[in-house]
Amino acid sequence: MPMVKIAVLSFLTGDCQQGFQQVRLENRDDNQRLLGAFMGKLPPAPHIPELYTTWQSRYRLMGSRFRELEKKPGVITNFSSRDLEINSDALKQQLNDWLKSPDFFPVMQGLLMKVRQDEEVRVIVQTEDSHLRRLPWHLWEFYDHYLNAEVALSSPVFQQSNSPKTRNKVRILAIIGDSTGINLERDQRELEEKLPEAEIVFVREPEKEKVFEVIWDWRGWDILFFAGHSISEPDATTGKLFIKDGKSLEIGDLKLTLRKAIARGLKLAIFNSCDGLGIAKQLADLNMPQVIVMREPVPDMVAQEFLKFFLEAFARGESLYLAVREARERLESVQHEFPCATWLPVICQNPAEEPVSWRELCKKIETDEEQSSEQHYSATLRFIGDRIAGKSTYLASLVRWPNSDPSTSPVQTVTPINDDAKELFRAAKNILEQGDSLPPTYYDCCDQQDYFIQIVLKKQFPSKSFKQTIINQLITMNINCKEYMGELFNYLLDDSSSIFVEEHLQDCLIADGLLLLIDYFNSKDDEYAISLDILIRGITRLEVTPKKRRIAFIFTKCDLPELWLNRTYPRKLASTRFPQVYKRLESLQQLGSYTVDYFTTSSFGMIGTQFLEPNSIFDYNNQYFSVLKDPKYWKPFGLVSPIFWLCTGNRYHELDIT
Ligand SMILES: Nc1nc2c(ncn2[C@@H]2O[C@H](COP(=O)(O)OP(=O)(O)OP(=O)(O)O)[C@@H](O)[C@H]2O)c(=O)[nH]1
Ligand SMILES: [Mg+2]
Repeated sequence: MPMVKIAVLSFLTGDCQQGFQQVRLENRDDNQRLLGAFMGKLPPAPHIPELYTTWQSRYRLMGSRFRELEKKPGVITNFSSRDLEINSDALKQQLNDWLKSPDFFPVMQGLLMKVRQDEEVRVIVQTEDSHLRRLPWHLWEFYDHYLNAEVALSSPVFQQSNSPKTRNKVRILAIIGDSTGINLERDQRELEEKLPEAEIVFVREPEKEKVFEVIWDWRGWDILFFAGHSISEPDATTGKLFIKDGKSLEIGDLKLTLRKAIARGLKLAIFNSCDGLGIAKQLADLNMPQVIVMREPVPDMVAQEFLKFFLEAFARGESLYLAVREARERLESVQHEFPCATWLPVICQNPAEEPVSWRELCKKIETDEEQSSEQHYSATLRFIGDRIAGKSTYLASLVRWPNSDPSTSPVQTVTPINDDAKELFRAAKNILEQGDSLPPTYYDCCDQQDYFIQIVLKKQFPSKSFKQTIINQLITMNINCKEYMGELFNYLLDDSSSIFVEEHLQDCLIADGLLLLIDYFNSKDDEYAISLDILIRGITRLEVTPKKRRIAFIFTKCDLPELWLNRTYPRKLASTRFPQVYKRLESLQQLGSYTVDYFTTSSFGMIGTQFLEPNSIFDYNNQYFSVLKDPKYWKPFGLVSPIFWLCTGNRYHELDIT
């Protein structure tokens, strides 16, 4: 494999008017190992942004059918390709003269010293300065000699998006926006033809709500593609997409939705539309791994050709950088008609992320085929229940998964995947296992805990639940869970139009399953029943396309004697102790959009060999709380059973008792 080098060029202080007093170059190998760092300066160059502005005005007068609906006013009135050429040459000359400044020499030397001509070099220009971001960096003479080098822009502030990979097939969401005056069918054809292995979902001229809904999809996306009209603010900090009949959608409005998609593994966004630097900037603020945009308005034909060339190279196995360079340079073939076409595409890179390659994305398909005796499920689950119902303890005990007995438990492993889940694992060790209760959970709209957990069930485990007596597949469940604050039920009753309730309803839309956790000794049957009604009606009101969901009614704390004795009759317990809730759930089931089942669980379990007793004692500080009696014998039961049912729709009885 050819070596890859990364050269990060950071413009730390200054601007084109004052000059840049500190320009730092860091060379790294593709394991992010630092190979060297160099400092230099660049003198004031106010003429460069001026030249660019003139170039931009001339370019934008080209009058071709750009993929841009709102045209920005130009200064000059008649397009002249000769004038544009003169301007382009001058800009190239001035840019290169500037980069040859003596004070910048140490940086230049540092770069040349650390990279070979046959290596792939990713040059990352790291700056917030809007003039620098707009510059045609590919005109730097360095690229004439280093044919495997390509430039990318990056924000100085970034972090890893930290998204677990849970899909087995490359998933691409292709939003085909407003097509007024342009031909977007070719984009669709290119995607279908060049990436036949991928699952591509096309959404044509969607309403705004639809865009939110599809991006949010719980299965996640690997690539987000947009074709249509778009525009950025002149300072390239924000941008918007035109989706239907001239209606636009600001990228800022999609913030939470995009953040969710990134958390679910979105690796690359391609905006085959005009003037995308503002769009890329907003995505960088969300730590999006990579974005490809057009730095200026793009003629329709150039956008189509770019996509064809890029997909050809990318699907052939070229790295993202080399595929973009190849596609950019092949646009030379249309430059006689559309001057400066090769200037347009640019990568925006989150430096903490490894650039995505088609081979990497497809690897999962191979693995999946190889492991055909495996079954994978993923589900978005929401824990609902009154205060002190035991929601946090359930989740913490699940990720900790202590003292599992391999001879009786079908569970092979429970693994916390993301940081929130790992933190919960630590809380289980540092709080529950030390004989304390977890703190109550409060609502934080900006930083709500979002747990990714993987549960693997054993292969070849005997089971009475299924037709075959042995489950001969390894079953993996990837679940995403959130615990809603206990007061949700009160809010649903008292203030169902509040933002708090609205946000929870919106979040419920993506859930495949709800876990309704009930403390048997808390007899608020009527209240719970009404709240549940309001919740379900709220979800139905907001849902564009109705989705089938499962609700698991779960009694917690079944180590307590009354419940332990009746633990095999959860339905009966529910119908007698919570008749109103039970009635609501059963009628929901009859209406067809929900399936309901009943469970008994304990996060602490029992101790003893002959005479079993709860492994819990009431906390002497607060009678509603109880804590582990003997952490050494901590062994929860029933926790995985509802999750298995929510993921698969099947009951696995061995999981009820272990
Ligand atoms: N005996 C027993 N006590 C439990 C069990 N699960 C939780 N508890 C106790 O119930 C109390 C409340 O548990 P939490 O998990 O904090 O409940 P929660 O639903 O998250 O509560 P909020 O976050 O305040 O809404 C704590 O004292 C727990 O130790 C269980 O399975 N058995
Ligand atoms: Mg809690």
